[in-house]
Amino acid sequence: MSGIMCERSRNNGRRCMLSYWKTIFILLLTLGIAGTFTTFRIFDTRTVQEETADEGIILGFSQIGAESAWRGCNTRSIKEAAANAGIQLLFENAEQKQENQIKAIRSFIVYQVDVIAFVPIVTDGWDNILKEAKNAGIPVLITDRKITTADENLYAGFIGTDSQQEGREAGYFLMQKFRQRSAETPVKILEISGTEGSSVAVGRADGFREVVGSNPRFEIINSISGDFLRSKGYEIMSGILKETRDIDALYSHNDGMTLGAIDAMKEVGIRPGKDIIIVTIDAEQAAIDALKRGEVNCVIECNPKTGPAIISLSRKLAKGETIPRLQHVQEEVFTEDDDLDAIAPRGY
Ligand code: GYE
Repeated sequence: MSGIMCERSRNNGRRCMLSYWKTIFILLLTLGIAGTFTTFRIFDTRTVQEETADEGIILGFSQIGAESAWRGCNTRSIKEAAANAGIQLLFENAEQKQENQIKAIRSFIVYQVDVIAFVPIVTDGWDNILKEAKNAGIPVLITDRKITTADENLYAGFIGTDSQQEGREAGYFLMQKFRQRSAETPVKILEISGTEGSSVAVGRADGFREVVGSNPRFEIINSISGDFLRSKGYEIMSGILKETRDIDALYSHNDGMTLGAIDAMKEVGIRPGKDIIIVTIDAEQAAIDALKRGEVNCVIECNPKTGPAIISLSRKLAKGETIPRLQHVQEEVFTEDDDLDAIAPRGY
């Protein structure tokens, strides 16, 4: 944080100096003061050099935090893609607080970055800061999670996951897995959901209900938010298992929470993947390994490697081009019925 701040103020200073000297230079040229021209040419030469460097794109990125291995991979992907493209990245970690994201975005506006990109931790509450960016003429790219806004024109476009579809995939798997079940003994499902108010938690819940919600052969017995944290997945599962063991399936919105829940099951002698069928989202290596061991039954990929796409869209925006309003990344589903040896190392 302090590194960026210091670089930022240094750069801000430089930008101010540039426009100051540019103005004076143009003024003197206009007045035709030939003698003084030589003196100012020194500054002009420096100005030209600096301007060439300044032509490089500056991208301000507000990440929500480091809550999961998925998020770590997402951050690496963005940093690597920016470095490969020679784009200057101002990266801020909001430590799971929307107010920190708003502060970071405001600092990017003050810095006059070329493009702002951010992962909205929750859907609501962005309109004011987006208006500030719009008034400053800075295009905004939203990534990973979606927002709800009164004015869709406040941002340029979105790239990220299709959480609704991920939820549907989880439903399809359970439909297939429990195809023999009748409505007399419905499949009892525990849902551990993601951060409340986040578009991905809403989408994963909605998509799932679209498929199993009105089917009498399925019953969602409880839905509790584990904030995408492994520790909370563990706590929730331990708590529930003290009340009941009558659970057929766990639908968990991310692998971190799933792995925590698996620890809790094992502690009380429940066999994950057998006594309780498990569907999880993200496809971290640890979840794929659990799938291979038979402790998880279905893993729905959520693709965190969006860095190259974010950078290419940012470049377009910096050039004043328009980008698609909505782009979903490609994602796969891995189940216990697949050839699991064919799954390439995940890298997260
Ligand atoms: O599934 C989870 C993370 O927003 C899609 O956030 C992302 C989710 C991802 O922490 O692991």
